[in-house]
Amino acid sequence: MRIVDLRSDTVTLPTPEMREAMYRAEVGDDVYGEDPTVNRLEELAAERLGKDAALFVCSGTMGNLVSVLTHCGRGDEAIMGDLAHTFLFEAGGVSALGGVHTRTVRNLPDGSMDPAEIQAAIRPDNVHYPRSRLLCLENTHNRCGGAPLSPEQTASMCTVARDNDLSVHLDGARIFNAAVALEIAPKELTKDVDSVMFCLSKGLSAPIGSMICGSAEFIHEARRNRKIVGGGMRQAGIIAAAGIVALEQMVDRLEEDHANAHLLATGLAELPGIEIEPEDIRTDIVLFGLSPEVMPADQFQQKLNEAGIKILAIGDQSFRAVTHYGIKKEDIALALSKVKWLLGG
Ligand code: TLP
Repeated sequence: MRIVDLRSDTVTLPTPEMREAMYRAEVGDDVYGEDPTVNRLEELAAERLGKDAALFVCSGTMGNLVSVLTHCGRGDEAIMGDLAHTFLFEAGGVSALGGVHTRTVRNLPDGSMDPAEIQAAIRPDNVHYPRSRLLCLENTHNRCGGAPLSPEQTASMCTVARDNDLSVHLDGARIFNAAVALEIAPKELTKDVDSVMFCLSKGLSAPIGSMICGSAEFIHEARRNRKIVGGGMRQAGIIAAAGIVALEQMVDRLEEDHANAHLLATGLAELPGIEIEPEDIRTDIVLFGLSPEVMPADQFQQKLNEAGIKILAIGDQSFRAVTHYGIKKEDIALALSKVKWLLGG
């Protein structure tokens, strides 16, 4: 049976070109700065994102953690969306390991936050309060259905931060999806932020790794914090080689994932009991709801899974399906036919 795995774009497998590049990678000890392949990947990432320098880390979670640790000291406050990945899904790392206090501002459905609400969340100087130090943004926004933030939305939130002496970190796990959807260069989306993390191991299909990009000084400090969390790697060129292929060969094809996501959304919208607005689907993430009278969420997920279609139940009667390199147009047709069958169509 053909398995169509739509749980996440993290399930992508390395391409043959990545395996070849990994096999041939020139390597050295990266903690001494002597791995030529890691150095090349870091230069390439910094250049693509329009920053001075970059740092290779094990995961998106580590990249966000190291970035927040670099911006904030113990007792400082980081402001982030109430649906931010950094807030919901990173095991509270910034507070567990960095003593950083988090404050949430409501995420709007388009993944942004109201600048006036950000302003209201920033603390005045008073001994009773933690110091507001950092604003964290997310582009594309995972829990807001892969919504891409435009340069204008980014700028309006960053202006509030700047005016109040806060730094800005961008969780850009899927920043290339945003850039492709908006048809602009990724550096247009990062020019107003101080640091950005992006993932090589999601839609770009590399097996492991994320990058932090920022000023040379920021990355120097981040390198120390990466060491603190045990993320200094040795002959990491083996995996960095796949990251270079990801950046050079896998960005433009994200368009195909977005088209497939749109196809899936359009097909789902025609089925009874499914709640979705296809025009809201702009990148690779498809969020949809199922009316409880039709079927309980856990049963829907389990039955689809048994039929070879894997999706994630993400809350009360809501689901997530993500398209990626391992999913072809035919897989979307197959997934839709199985959902239709399950709903009795
Ligand atoms: N997201 C994963 C899960 O953790 C939910 C997924 O399947 O989408 N920022 C954003 C916006 C993310 O979506 C993720 C991963 C991360 C950071 C963390 O990346 P990793 O998984 O590499 O630690």
